[in-house]
Formats: sequence, C-alpha cells, structure tokens
Amino acid sequence: MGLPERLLDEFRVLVGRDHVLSDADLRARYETDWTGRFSGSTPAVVRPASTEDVRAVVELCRRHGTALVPQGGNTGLVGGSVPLSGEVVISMERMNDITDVDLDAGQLTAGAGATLADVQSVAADAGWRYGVDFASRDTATVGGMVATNAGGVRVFRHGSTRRQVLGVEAVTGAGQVISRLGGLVKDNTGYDLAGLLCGSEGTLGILCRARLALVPPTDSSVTALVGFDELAAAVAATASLRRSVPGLEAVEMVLGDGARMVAEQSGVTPVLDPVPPVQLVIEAVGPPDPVDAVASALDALSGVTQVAVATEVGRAAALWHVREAHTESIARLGPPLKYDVTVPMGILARFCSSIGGRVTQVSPASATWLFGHVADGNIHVNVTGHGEDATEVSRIEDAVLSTVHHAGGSVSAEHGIGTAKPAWLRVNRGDGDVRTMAAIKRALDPDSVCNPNVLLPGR
Ligand code: 2HG
Ligand code: ZN
Repeated sequence: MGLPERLLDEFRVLVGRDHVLSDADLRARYETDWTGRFSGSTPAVVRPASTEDVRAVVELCRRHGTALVPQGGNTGLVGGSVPLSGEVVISMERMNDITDVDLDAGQLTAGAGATLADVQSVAADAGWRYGVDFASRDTATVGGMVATNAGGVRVFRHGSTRRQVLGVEAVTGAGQVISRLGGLVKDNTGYDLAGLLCGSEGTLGILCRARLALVPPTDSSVTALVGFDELAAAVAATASLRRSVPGLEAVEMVLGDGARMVAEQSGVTPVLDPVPPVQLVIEAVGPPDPVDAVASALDALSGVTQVAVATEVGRAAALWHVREAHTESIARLGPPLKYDVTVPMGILARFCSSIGGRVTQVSPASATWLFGHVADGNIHVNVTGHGEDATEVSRIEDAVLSTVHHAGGSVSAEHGIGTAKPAWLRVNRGDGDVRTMAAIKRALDPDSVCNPNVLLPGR
C-alpha cells in the first residue's frame, strides 16, 4: 500500500508532524467502521486544522493522484468513510469549532468536526434548538451529517440536514474553495452549492464548515410509549397523531421481537410489559404545553393496548430507551446487514409484516429487525445471524431492496449509498439521474480525489 515517504513529508509540512498518523496503532480506529462490517487500511490519516489546510491537502492529492476518504465521527453505516481501497483518510476532528452564534437570526457556524451533541448544546445555550436529532449524537459530526444529509427522529417536523444548512465552506475536488457562511435565508444567486453538497457523501469535495439554522426552543414536552397489537393500527395512529397534535416532534416505531432483544442485550426491563407486538414512541413539545393535546389524541386512537407517559426528562429517556438502544443492541449480535429504506405509507404495514419472511426464504438462519421513523415511512431493516458468503448476502439484499424498489420506495432513506449500495443507485434512480450525477462529479472532482469508491465508483 504505502505512500512515497516524500508525500508523507509534504503532508507533515502542511498540517504538522503530529497530525499525520502513519503508525498502525494510531491509524487503526480510522480504518474500521463502528459496526465492524467495513474495514480497510490507510497509509496515513491527515488531520487538517483549517480550510486552507484542507485546500492544500486536496491540491497535493490531486498532484500525486492520491485518493482521499473524508471522515468525521465514523458513525456512518454504509462504508462511506473508511479507507476500503487504501485511500488516505482526511479526518476533520480538529475542525470542531462552533462560532458566530447569532441570537437574533437563530443560526450558528459549526466546523465539520463538531459533534451533533455540541451543536445541540451551543444552540440550547443560545436560547435556540437544533432541529436534527438521532441516537449517535455524541459522536456523529457536522461534516458527516451534511455529507449524508442526515435525518433522524425529527425529519417530518424540521426536515433533514439539508433543510438546516444555510451555507457551507468546502473545498471541491478541483481545489476550489466554496465559502458562503453569511446565513442569508433568502439567496437566489445561482446554483445551490450547499444543497448540492448535502447528501454528496464526500464525493464532490471536503466540507469544512456549515452555517446552520436553529429552530425555536421548547418549554414543555411529553413522551408517550404506546402499544398496539397490529401494525396497521400503529401506522393509522401515526397519521392521526400528525393531524391532531400541533407540537408533534417524533413518532418512532419498534416491534415486539426488537423490544425483547433490546431488553436482553441491554439488561433494561421493558417499560411496556408484557411487550406489545408494536410500539410507538411519541414526543410532542410546547409551547403550548402539549399534554392535553397528546392525551386527547391518544384517547381517539383505535387499537391501543398499553400506554406509558412521561413529562420529566429522566422518565422520558426511559421511554425512549427501547427505540434508541436498537442499533447498539443489534450490533452486539454481530455485524448486521443494514438496509435503510423508505416505502410509501400505504404499504408500510404490509412491508413490515412480510419482509422478514422474504429474508428467511433466502437466509433461513437469519433474524430481521425492523424499527424506525414511521412518520416518514423510513424503516431500518437490520439482518443478523445470516451466513457471510457473498451469494447469501446478495440474496438478502435483493430480497429487501428489490421489494422496496418495486414498491416505489427508496433504497437509502438517510444513510446514503456509500460503498455498500452503488449497484442499487442505478436501479433505484435510473440511468438519466446517475449520468447527471456522474457529470457533476466529473465537474467538481475531475481527478477523482474525493471518495472515489463511494456512490459513483469508477466515474
Ligand atoms: C437510527 O435511526 C439510525 O437509529 C440507525 O438511523 C439505524 O442502525 C440502524 O439501522
Ligand atoms: Zn434512522
């Protein structure tokens, strides 16, 4: 693999000797994703401290024909931020400042290496709130969130990351610095480059900073865990809650076998016991205080078998546990296969009740776990206990993703395409879309320096 010593020296001159990690021990944590499924090796991890450092690193890589993989918190789930083909890792962890907090506009500027939790906490200190939230908040970083257009549990209310991003500073693969961090809410001066970089998975350039819009703070909140016997009743309840609870912020779904697995793996007793076949975790916020609206909305639902309600933070976290602990609990069963799909709402219940059976037809020993953002139609299909041979894995993938595609769904709702699913991009998006994406890639990254093996490999 190795890089010429001369190139390593040039990196050292650019970012400082301590920030070019070439020892195996130091590189290791950047080489494998946290699920353990995607693992590669890198000749060096380069850790820039500024946009100018990033520009210089990109230029150097262009000159030497060296590919870069950008990495933040390494919480991605589709192998998009680990060096699977010997790329140099450009780690954004040092660029973690949060600056220019504007109390009047409700905006801040976050470095690519700032964590979601840091953004949330600075926003709260400023009397505002960040509209995106998900379980890996302590590790996931702004660069990765923009690169994957990260979603999470509040998308139906506040939109995904793209909706929060008012501008970016980034270095394209062609070495151009794009910088528009003024936070103008209305700005129709040409192409929306920030919007283009959202969801580009590091293939067009390296994100350095983002100007983020904040949402109003809350003064009250209520969380409910609601049990159902039937999936269809839970899906119908989701629609009904969206219509009737103005402050609704989250409606998440877990199933009975997943809830039991979480209890077993985490050692935490289920809140709803006996565990119902389907549970919704609901959160609504005020002002105005949402308690009465949620209580009367719950009363009006059909098919509810159990309810637990919390208005106090600690108890609310206990209600969320069954949902939030899914990813980590599944990981304890061994590296899972992950499919992150959206299906049209009209077939969501049918999809959830049939997809496990389709998977076991092609992989009899496997278990399928379903959970996710029911209000968006976004279900996380995780498979464990499957055989690892390539034919079985591809049959499982086919069983899940072709069902989704034929149902008019998306093969990647929020995690991206990464190195895991490029073959499905053409199937799901069609030739015209993929050729247009490839043309954009060639224009912004003509030497294929930025994540060349992700999303559009070989373009
Ligand atoms: C979530 O919603 C994340 O918790 C992770 O998107 C989903 O582990 C997964 O498959
Ligand atoms: Zn999710």
